[in-house]
Amino acid sequence: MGVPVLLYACYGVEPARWSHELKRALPELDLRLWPDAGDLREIDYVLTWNPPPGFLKQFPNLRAIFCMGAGVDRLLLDPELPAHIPLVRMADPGLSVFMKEYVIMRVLHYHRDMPAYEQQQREALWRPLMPLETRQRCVGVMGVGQIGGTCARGLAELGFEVRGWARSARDVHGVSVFAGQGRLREFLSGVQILICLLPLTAETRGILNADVFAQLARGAWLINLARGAHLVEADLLHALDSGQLSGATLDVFATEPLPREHRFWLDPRITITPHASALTRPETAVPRLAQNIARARAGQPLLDVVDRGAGY
Ligand code: OXD
Repeated sequence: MGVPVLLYACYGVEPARWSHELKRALPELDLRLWPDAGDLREIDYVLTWNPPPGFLKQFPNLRAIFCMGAGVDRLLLDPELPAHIPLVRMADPGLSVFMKEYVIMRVLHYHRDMPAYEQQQREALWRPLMPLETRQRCVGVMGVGQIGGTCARGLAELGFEVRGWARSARDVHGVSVFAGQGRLREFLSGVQILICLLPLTAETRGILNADVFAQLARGAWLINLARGAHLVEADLLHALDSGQLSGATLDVFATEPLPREHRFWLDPRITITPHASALTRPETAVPRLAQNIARARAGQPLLDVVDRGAGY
């Protein structure tokens, strides 16, 4: 008999692509696509992105839950999430590559004065602006784990002055890392482009707020690619109106999809993408997933298991 795996709710990719890659890596899988799950008692593993609360408690013989994203905050909010089942975050190397591309694209956009050129174009104004050198630009990356660390290193390779902020001390090549709440102000002081790649936890919810914006260089830029709940939306609008911030790139929102009537859509200072800065691609994600399923079947400890206390 095959190994029953249930695929539920993919984001940004058709389930058929997951099943193609999974079957290629592990031909013995008995892959079921929700709602054609068959007998729920047979399911060993669920691979999912943000199922509704209570969904995962329906599988009495589950051996592991694999999240299709790197952030597991939504899953951890489920009060009925089975406590004894390992929850595994997505450690897809492709996610880091996509995120690094997106970060570099937006940082260079701000660094090379593109918002000013866009305004000049609207006014048919021909006026060259002398760029700063990258070493003259201070970029702060909140969250320098696997994904954030890759982004921070990529920026450092371009010559930016890069600071990282993390819960605990760590080495990231070319990056000055500030660890802990006690060093947040020092990290923020004078940052010109602030990027949020933090996991969403009780400590980081609402961290992108007026107090944090006030520490940045005047006219700084914000790039939030982590979770919408990191941002206090009213504080962002206030910081933009006061000139403390010049603009923001937002890929994530408190409510997704961003409601049509939300005022961010029409604000020229805000660039919006639909939670698409880094999507999990089955082609790059499946090798690690297949390795983990093989480990589980061999009774070996799983890789990338979430520390539920820490929240990531
Ligand atoms: C993730 C995401 O958690 O895409 O990976 O948000």
